Amino acid sequence: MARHLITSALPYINGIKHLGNMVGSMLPADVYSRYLRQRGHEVLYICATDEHGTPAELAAKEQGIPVDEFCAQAHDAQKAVYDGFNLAFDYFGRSSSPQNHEITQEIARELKANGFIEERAIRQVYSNTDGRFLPDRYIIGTCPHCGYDKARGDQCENCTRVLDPTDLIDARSAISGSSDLEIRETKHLFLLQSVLAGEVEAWVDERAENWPVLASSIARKWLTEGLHDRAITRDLDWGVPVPADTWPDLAAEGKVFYVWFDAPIEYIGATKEWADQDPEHRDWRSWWWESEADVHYTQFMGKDNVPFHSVMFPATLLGTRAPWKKVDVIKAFNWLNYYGGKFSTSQRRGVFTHDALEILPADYWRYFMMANAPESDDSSFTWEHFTATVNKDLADTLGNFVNRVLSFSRKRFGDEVPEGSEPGEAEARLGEEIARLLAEYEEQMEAIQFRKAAAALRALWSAGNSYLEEKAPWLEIKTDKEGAALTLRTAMNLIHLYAVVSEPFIPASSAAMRAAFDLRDDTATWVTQEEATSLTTLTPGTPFTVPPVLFTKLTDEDLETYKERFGGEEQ
Ligand code: B3M
Ligand code: ZN
Repeated sequence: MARHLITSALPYINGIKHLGNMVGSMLPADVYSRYLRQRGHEVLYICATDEHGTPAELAAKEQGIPVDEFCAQAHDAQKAVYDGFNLAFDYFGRSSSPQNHEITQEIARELKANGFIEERAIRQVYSNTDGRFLPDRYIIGTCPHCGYDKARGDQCENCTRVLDPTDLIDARSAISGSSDLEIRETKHLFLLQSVLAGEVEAWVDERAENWPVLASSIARKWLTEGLHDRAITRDLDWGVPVPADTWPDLAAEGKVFYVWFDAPIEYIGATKEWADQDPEHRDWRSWWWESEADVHYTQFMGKDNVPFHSVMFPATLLGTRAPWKKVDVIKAFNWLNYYGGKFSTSQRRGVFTHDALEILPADYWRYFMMANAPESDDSSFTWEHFTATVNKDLADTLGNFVNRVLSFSRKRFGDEVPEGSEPGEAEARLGEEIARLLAEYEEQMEAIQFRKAAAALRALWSAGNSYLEEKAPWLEIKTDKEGAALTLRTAMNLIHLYAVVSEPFIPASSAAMRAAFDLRDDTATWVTQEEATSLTTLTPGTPFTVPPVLFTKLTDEDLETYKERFGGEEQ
């Protein structure tokens, strides 16, 4: 028994996410959390929407509603989709919460007290018409490289060149369109990462040894390039305000913290939101205070988020000199592509999470994505691969096994698990194979290797099929009724085992399998090696029902419909 803190990268508030986003953050964190809970650990899985920053302000503007209203609506819309995917967060918070404001300010004050935050004057674009400083991406103009006339001050969307606002020709404000701009001097807070660099490096050296290689290599590369001081404030209305007691001038100018400063702090903030909601929840600091409890902390994220989590957030926490819990393992993911090209939110290319749920139940997606998780490399989504996987692994190997065994047994022996003869040599062989595969599955789950874990799970399902083909109870029953009963009882024990061990990947289907034996509440009990070997947990006489078909096979027609709707050409 251990205490496991689990967080997944916070989905940005702006828009419903695509599958590529979910496969590298929330979904694997959910699978891992479910597994650990089943193994009897105490788990706290925390996530939230990341709500501050320019894109939220711009999206609200586009919809013509206040930004807080926009975020509240968008949060609920995202939460509904994650519920649909059966993501069992312990809490799904909001980075705009009062709790996050409070903790972000507390951490900033501590950093200042320890000499790691400094005020510096910088030169920035000011719009006289709008009466405010403009963040780089609020300035638009003509790209000096390609002539695109709506290039943003940080980057040209057309030629992807990184820009400085002063590079733009005919620069104007994205808010008002006014070109009455000037350069003014203004003060911002800087986090002195250069001073913390040595400490961060030592911390990474000690900790990253245990990280899967993708995360540790990115962290090391980032450190080699050197840690520079970073501006951690912005001129925006929407964000965590710079606290007036500590920086009165900046607060008076309405500066807020940069979104990447407060977003990771929301892991802590959301834990406090969770605790504040329910007096039963133990003191939230026991999850976050290194001195108080032995917590093992795992973070899940796409590879682009690794620098912030492996270097910058640890630097922030180290600089407070308080015993904040820092991550033990970072599990990072490569990209899931769509027909070899990128999933893209702005170009609406690929499959979005709400559309996915509209066409098929969550388990189809959960299984496919995790079985093909972009762990060691980028992986690619195609409808051909998706439909083939669903048909073969889910419908044929698992679903068909469950239905065939239960319907046949009911037909011949009624609606209780039959007894039959004593287990023989075939059952002994099967038991050994199942126990071996279960151990392999557990080992891969502990190692957070989802593809390999899914392969072991698939092998467990296949072993049942091979056993059934070998024993062929539909023939056996003609000559040896007791033998056929034994075969079916053993197969039903496999179904029970599948119900338990498949739960992290396909929770709804697992619940349906459990319900067949009226065993709704035993997910917390994992299968022991002895049970896997003997396959006799379900005793003769246990009543059962035949569940509806677990997975519908997808037809060529379905495949064509999906390709038509979502587009499916190689790029
Ligand atoms: N919201 C991910 C993104 O939008 C970012 C993660 C924050 S984790 C603290 O790309
Ligand atoms: Zn350009």
